[in-house]
Amino acid sequence: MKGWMGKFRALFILGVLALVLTGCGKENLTAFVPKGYGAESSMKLIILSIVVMTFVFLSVMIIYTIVLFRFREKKGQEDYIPKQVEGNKTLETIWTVIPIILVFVLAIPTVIATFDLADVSGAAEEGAISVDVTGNQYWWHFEYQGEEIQTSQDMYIPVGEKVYLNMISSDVIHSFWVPTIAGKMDVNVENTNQMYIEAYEEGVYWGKCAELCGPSHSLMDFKVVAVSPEEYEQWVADMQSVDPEEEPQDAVAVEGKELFEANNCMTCHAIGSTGSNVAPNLTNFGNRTKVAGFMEMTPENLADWIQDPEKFKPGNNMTGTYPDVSKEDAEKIAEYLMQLKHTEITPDVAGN
Ligand code: HEC
Ligand SMILES: [Cu+2]
Repeated sequence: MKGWMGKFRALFILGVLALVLTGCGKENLTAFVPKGYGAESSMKLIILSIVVMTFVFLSVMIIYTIVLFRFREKKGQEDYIPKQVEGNKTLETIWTVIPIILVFVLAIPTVIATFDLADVSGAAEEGAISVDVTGNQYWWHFEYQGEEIQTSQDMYIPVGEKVYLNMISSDVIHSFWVPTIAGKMDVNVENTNQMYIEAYEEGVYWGKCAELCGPSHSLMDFKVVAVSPEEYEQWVADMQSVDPEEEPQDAVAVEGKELFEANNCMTCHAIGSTGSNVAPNLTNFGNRTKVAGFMEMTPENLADWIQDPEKFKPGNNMTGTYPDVSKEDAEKIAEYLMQLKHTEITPDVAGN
């Protein structure tokens, strides 16, 4: 009796926990409130599967309950062997055909959706937006084909339009996942995978690496910033007119720029097209929503990151690769980097 109670209690606690934890989802990081084509398509399949499974579960439970009561031992019952039904063609047919139908009900829409989501033929159409996406330990890089725009961490897209992604990895397998607007796809080293994303509503959608790729895998966050088509045009124009040589406005930032150059940050990072691509492109760093993809964008966080990235993202490729930067210098560099803003199109990050 006690054992049963114990089991029941564990189940109860798990049930409550499951209910409570489902409330922890973020609106912009959930597949259950789809705001894009791929996510909506997946959600329809999720609902279909749940309906089919609930039907199976209820059918079994109802038959089980009926059998339980109907075939209980009756008073004075002597014959315990029920009527034998082996070889009953009607029964055999029913329990073979119904599951086959259910499998088809699940399979046909799934296969149709899979092919639909894999159809990237629209990328060849005129005016289609194609972005080359590179997954790196532990950050994402985006290059807009034909636009000469490079960004890292935040990808801007216009709402209501399919954006085609050509995805590759520079090191190990990652997986590109923006649950609220799209399905997920692995990012491999040796071949380019293609998919498209489309957001229905403006917003900042959270992206996650969904393939264990190293100690900071869970911090490999990125954002998809969906703006109106007009704002997107403006963003493209703003990004294309960036003058990387432009001197910062105030004296601290000017000093920061000099320190940025003196500390060889550019052996890995690029501003505009000057520098290297083995680290996030910092051209529009001041427009980013986060530092290193996941930390709140504040001058303090940024200076801390510059001094000791290892503390925040263990195993990242910036750690230990440049001379010690003093707190004071880091703050000046931070000032400079935060001023690298080239567009007014900044997402409203409240609540994100
Ligand atoms: C050996 C290459 C290397 C050098 C040198 C280097 N970094 Fe980095 N940096 C990286 C890598 C790699 C990342 C991405 C880390 C991650 O998120 O996993 C990064 C991330 C950053 C970020 C966050 C970028 C973003 O998009 O949020 C900032 C800011 C930054 N570095 C500043 C600096 C500064 C300032 C210096 C010079 C003092 C510097 N880095 C030197 C490799 C380097
Ligand atoms: Cu990853």
